[in-house]
Amino acid sequence: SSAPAKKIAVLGAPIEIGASQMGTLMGPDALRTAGLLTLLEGLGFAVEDHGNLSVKNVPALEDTPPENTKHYREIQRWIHTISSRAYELARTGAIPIFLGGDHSLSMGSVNGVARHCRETGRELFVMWLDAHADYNTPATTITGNMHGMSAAFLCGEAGLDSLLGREPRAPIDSSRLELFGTRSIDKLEKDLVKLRRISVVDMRKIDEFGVSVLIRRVIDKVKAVDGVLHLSFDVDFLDPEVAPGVGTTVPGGATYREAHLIMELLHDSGIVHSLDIVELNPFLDERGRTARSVVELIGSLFGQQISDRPTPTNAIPPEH
Ligand code: EXY
Ligand code: MN
Ligand code: MN
Ligand code: MN
Repeated sequence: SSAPAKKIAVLGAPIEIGASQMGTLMGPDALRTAGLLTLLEGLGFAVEDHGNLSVKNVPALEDTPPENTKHYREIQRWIHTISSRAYELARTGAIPIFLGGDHSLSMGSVNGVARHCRETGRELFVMWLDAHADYNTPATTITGNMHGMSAAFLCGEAGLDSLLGREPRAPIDSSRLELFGTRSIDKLEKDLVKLRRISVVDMRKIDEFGVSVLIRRVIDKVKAVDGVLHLSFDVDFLDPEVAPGVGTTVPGGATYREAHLIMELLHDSGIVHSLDIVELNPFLDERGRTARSVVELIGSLFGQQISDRPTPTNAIPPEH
């Protein structure tokens, strides 16, 4: 008999008000339409789809919203709800995959996963695959968009202290955050990233050294302390030529193969225990091609081999 199938728990978080461009609320369903669940089942996982969260019936909290935080009230309802669901899912032993939704959702997903890691005593690292650092606070932001503040919040930066309501906060040490693929940081945001000595692998470093060397450094760092990695994958990490279906495109992003190689190396490492897929905006996509590319990348993260890609003419069509 074979070992029981490893479990994956999929949860949609259709949140869009953390961004300025509407449409990411369609992300979870676009990823399902692009075949995410059948792909993961085909790779041998037991996949449970927990559907899409809604905060329609979640009451608002009573604190005073901080300045420069657009839609704070509603995002607060999302974040504490997502965090408590993430904590529960991580506790089941499944690999949770959070489908966004804009990147503010990670304030909840990573906090929930971090709560679980705190209990198991395993050190949590967070890899932020993103064109942006998302390291603004209410004091540094120039847009007030809360998807630009998620990494800072997770590292315990001040300014959003009541965002989680009564949900326990489990900050990660800034030495455990790995920014990867960066090419757009605001000025004050950059000062803060430098002050905290956060590891930044920007696109220039990727061009110069290649993703393989740079990703291995992250993997070695995590393995050295028997830690686990949460991968927060912002679709704008990819070059806009590869992934046009996102509201915050920045030229000079990762190529198709660079992105797949990252996923393949992470798969082989076995350190990824949870995942966010954020910022996919199906309203801006071209006939679903960004959604399909992202699903392919998730496939590589869960064991799909590049050499197993079909060539259409290899298959004899079934007789009718
Ligand atoms: N740094 C800008 C801001 O704070 O508004 C842009 C942030 C974009 C955030 C996204 C999706 O990664
Ligand atoms: Mn982001
Ligand atoms: Mn981004
Ligand atoms: Mn390049």
